[in-house]
Formats: sequence, C-alpha cells, structure tokens
Amino acid sequence: MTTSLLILNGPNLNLLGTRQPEVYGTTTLPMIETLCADHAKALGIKATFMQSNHEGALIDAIHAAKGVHQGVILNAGAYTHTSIALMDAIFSTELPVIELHLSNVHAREDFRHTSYIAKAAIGVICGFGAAGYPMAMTALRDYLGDAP
Ligand code: CA2
Repeated sequence: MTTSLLILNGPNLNLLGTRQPEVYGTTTLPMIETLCADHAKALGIKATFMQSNHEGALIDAIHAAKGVHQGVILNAGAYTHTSIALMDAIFSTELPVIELHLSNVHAREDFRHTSYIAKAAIGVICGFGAAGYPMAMTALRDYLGDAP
C-alpha cells in the first residue's frame, strides 16, 4: 500500500507570503503545496494538502484522516498554543502526527513556547521555513517504516 500523508495547515497560513516576510518568509501556501507534491513524488508517497481557518474543520480533518492516511503533518498556526480540542483529536485518532512551524516558535514570544499539539505529536520541526514541510514528510515516511 502506498503511504499517504495529510498535510494540514491552520489559521492565517493562507496569507503566507503577503505580510511579515521577516518572520514567515516570502513563500506562499500554494508554493508550499507544490513543494510538498514534488517531494511526495520523489518519495513515492501520496500527500493531501489542506488549510482551514476554523478549529472545528481542522478537528474534522484529523478525525477523517483515520483509515485514509497513515500520518499527519500539522501546522496548527496559533491553535498550537491554545487548542486542547486539537490535541484530543490527535490522541483520539492514534495517528502519528508531526507538529510543524515555519518560524522557530521557541525564539519568539513566551505564549508561543506552549504547545498542546506537541503533547500528542511524535515530534516537532520548527524554524526552517517552507523547507520544514519536505523535512517532516521524509521524517514521517521514515517513521512509518517505508524507507527504501
Ligand atoms: O511559524 C509557524 O508556522 C506558526 O505556526 C505560524 C502561526 C503562529 O501563530 C505560530 O505561533 C507559528 C501564524 C501564522 C500566521 O501567518 C501569517 C501569514 C501572513 C501574515 C501574517 C501571518
């Protein structure tokens, strides 16, 4: 069976590349989607890319991933720092999740040092900008034991 990953993006990430380039870079979300599609091809896996500004929609997507995808890469945006509901959704699916951030959240404001997602994730990648997405895909593919 071909490994399938869900790459899920949270609030405001649809605006990437339009403001705060010093923090988030100039790469837009559609550009990151293309990067992920190209990397999926190179790895020989499937990747589904989604974004929502709504907490409930993100929770629904995590629930729906069970039985369809073998793992999830989640940039939950600011919900990372607030959402017990997203953490519970991850625990409920028992799917391996990698928490991802473009910026190094630990070098930023104190409120970004708390992550509810990390409590349920197998690992965290942050601070590498858009390059973190293919890194997370490779890490999750390897975690799932599909390494060539
Ligand atoms: O660094 C990341 O990837 C974050 O998840 C981005 C979130 C932030 O709340 C997290 O602490 C870290 C914010 C995404 C906001 O994206 C913007 C895009 C364009 C202009 C302004 C914000």
